[in-house]
Amino acid sequence: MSRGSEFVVVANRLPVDRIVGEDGAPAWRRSPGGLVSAIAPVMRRRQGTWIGWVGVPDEELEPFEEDGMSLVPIAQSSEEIELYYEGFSNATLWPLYHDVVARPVYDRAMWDAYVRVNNRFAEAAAKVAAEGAIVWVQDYQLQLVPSMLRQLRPDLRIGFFLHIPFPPLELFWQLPWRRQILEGLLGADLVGFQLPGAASNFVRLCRRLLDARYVKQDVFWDDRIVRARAFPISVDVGELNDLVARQDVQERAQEIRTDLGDATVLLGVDRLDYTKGITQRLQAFGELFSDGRLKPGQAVFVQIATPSRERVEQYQLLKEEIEQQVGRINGEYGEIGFPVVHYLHSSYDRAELTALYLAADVMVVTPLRDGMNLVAKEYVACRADLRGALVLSEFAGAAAELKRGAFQVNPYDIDGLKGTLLAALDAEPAEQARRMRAMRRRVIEHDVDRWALDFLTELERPVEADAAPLPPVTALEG
Ligand code: GDG
Repeated sequence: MSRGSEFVVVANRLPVDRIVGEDGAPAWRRSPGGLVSAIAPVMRRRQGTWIGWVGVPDEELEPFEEDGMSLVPIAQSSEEIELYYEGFSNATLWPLYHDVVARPVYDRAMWDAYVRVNNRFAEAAAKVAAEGAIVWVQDYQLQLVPSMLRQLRPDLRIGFFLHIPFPPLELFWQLPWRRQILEGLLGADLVGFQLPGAASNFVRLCRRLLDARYVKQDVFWDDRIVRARAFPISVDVGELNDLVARQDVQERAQEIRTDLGDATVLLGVDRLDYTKGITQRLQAFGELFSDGRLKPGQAVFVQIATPSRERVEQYQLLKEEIEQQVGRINGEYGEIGFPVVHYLHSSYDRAELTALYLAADVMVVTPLRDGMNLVAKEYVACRADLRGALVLSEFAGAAAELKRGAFQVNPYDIDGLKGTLLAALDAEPAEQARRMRAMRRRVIEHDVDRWALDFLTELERPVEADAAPLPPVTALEG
């Protein structure tokens, strides 16, 4: 492919999954999820190109067109997947950026692979981008791409968005490659975060670690201004409205409720990940039975845990822990035909997830730390009936926007969590409606299209127009 795209997205994964078509031949299907549906229209309008890995090791594929998008596959060997993806991305950065809720692995071979693979993505982007094009790099797996790409193509306008939290200085300082990561990000013109606090963490680090000068959230670096800003991501409200309106989805929601008997339904939907606070919520729920505050048959917990990162050791341990915990709770409080926890370690399509959201009386979202948490917003977007209650961790990014309507909890406080679960279970319809209305207003006005538009508008804003002259160092002290 020659230099040609005006708009390039660089993400670890391509927005398509490989499937077996009806004729038995391999085919592609667009991946579900808000990011893809938010960016796909922009891609079509601007003849965009998406660069990413196909999800299968050792596949050398030529660029191809699918669903109106130009796709450029990046190959990764099995060893690179182990070291760059499962290793540095998910065993080092993921726990480090999530409050060190698991111990990060610091391994030089993993770091080397991270550099190598980031370079490959940067080179691919440099090759396909048109003169002066917009390049939008996504997430923690690719934090070195902005500076690598700028080296190759200084003409480009480069944006970066981090989907997960950005840690405070005290934690980031542990990282043996802290300087390289920070300099990698500073290759961008705009670095986007979920929350303003994360942008502040970043600016503070630039000052302390690199001695960079800054004014508010603009960092002066390499004769450029790098803007750090918050853009809270959201969900595809239009897609969810369509699903909710489907008769088969409504019927399925009814069927789920009937299958669960007369019990009040609590629901959790998460990737099986130690940041999501699944064991904490199950513990609180189980204790409500041992305390006698709930009786079997009165409430039931449906926990969907989508398989994730199954080759990383911490994830294998968590899976075993949850299986034992569910077994223990059901063994003690379940009755024949009535388990109190339905644990489903499996992945479902969007229609089934929507039916579950509609069937749930209480949605339980209790991460120990989460960049945003789209499940909380999806539940709100689906409840046009103004019924249901959301229990939401203070440590989810979404808490900032949904605090007026959610039942907020500190998931480390098991007694507090128990009390909040009961309060949510007991909420009267009028209170549910009042809370849901407040949350829906926010989610509907700030959906994922708005997120993408806000980011790209800021990225394309000519920065020289309002940039302050470079301040003297002394003016910035204190
Ligand atoms: C990262 C950040 C940030 C779940 N199970 C199934 C399924 N899902 C969908 C949900 C939701 C998405 O996956 C999960 O998004 P979350 O935001 O809850 O969490 P992460 O995967 O950790 O996402 C997070 C996000 O990036 C976006 O910036 O909010 O903080 O950690 O959409 O519905 N989808 C289908 N089947 C399932 O079984 N189809």
